[in-house]
Amino acid sequence: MKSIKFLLIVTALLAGAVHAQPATGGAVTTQIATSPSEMTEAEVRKVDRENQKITLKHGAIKNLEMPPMTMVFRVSDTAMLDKVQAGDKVRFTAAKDGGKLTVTALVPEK
Ligand SMILES: [Cu+2]
Repeated sequence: MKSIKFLLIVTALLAGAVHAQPATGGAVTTQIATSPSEMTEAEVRKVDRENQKITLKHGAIKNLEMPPMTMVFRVSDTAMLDKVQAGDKVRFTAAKDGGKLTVTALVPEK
């Protein structure tokens, strides 16, 4: 089941649907899943740089089969947190990384 979804992501990647965001550090590989159609809308509730965490009031997350809720995520790259603050509307992707829910891409809504 998960592998099929991964295959879809890879297919989207091969189709050129991925935003090539020049990012610092190791964020490049984790942003492979950043197909716009897979992104989830959310509102930032809290930014916790010290602990590399963000609280999001998010819509349904398809790839995690998660209903809308407010919850805390890890972020794969602390630099993501520099772009947002509490109250901001964002779109994001998340994945389970070592059992922890981790934001792999975060885009502020303009
Ligand atoms: Cu959730």
